[in-house]
Amino acid sequence: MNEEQKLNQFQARIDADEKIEPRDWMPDGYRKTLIRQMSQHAHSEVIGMQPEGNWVLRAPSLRAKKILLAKIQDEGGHGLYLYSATETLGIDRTEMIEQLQQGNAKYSSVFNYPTLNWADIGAIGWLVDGAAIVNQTMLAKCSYGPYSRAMLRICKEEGFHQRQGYEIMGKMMTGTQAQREMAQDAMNRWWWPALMMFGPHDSESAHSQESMKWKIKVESNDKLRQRFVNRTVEQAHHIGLTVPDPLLSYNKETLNWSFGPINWDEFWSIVKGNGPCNEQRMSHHIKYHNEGAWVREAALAFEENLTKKQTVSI
Ligand code: FAQ
Repeated sequence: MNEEQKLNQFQARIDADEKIEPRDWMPDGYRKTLIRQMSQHAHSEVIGMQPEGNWVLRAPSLRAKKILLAKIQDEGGHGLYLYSATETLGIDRTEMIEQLQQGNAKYSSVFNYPTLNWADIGAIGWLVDGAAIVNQTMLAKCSYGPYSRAMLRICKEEGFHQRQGYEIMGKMMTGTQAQREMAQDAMNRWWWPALMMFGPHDSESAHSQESMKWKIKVESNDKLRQRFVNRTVEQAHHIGLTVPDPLLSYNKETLNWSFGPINWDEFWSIVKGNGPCNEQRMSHHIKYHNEGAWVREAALAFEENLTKKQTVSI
């Protein structure tokens, strides 16, 4: 088959909702887009452990500490599934980490904000994991088999994370005046960054058109953002929180909550590395990656030893 025939056959498989598997033929652009998006997704999961890690030693109870530790461990696990799934496309994890540390790969903008008080842990679980679920439920239907299957498993765990965050916020809203103010303050600081997680508006999104043709993304940035807003506004009102948006209003015709403009200057400034915590997140990642070098060496030595023994016994 010539290149054009291969492309047509590939697109026909996508249009028929078939999954593409690692050994199948795929266009270079499809492979590159997946490597970019999946590796950035993996980096986000791992960098996302840092804002929450800040509160493990200050959790208000043993129960809260155990839940938070389990959640952070889950996020590390999600990073590992996603690095493994990305490796099926022919890139090594070492290379992906180099791209991150050299500033050539992104991670989600939302993890460049600080966690100032315990309510921030509630807001991250409820809003950030809540936004992640909306996005990842869509990605579970993506055309690339390993990514889609990783998403199914990850979404189950994110559901628990979202509920633990909402529980923290709900509890604080039934507490003292000071606790209610802390919860509202965290809501005010995390609401807009959570909306930014879905990426630029569809009209500004460089990759959406191609990614949707290939069903890497099956719904657009704006559609998912609107779904998240519709779900979350009701949850906020239910526990007495105010959404920090004076333009928020319910549209009875479209059945959507309309919301005010997003500050895209803030978003792009953070994406370019100028957010309040970008520098701290990367220097922390580099420091602990370097300190963990001996673990990787030991694991590799163990693996080499095992291969030698297996070769001898064969
Ligand atoms: N932050 O053309 P588009 C989590 C970039 S996991 C930074 O629309 P695309 C779990 C984009 O990369 C959260 N950069 O791009 C957790 C592109 O630049 P590039 C992470 C962003 O890929 C919870 C440029 O803008 N989830 O939260 C962002 O078609 C709690 C143009 O944008 C994922 O990564 C952003 N928010 O659509 C962990 C999901 N948005 O690459 C710990 C997978 C856009 O050309 C604690 N990713 N950009 O240099 C996706 O679904 C997509 O990549 C989108 C962006 C929707 C994020």
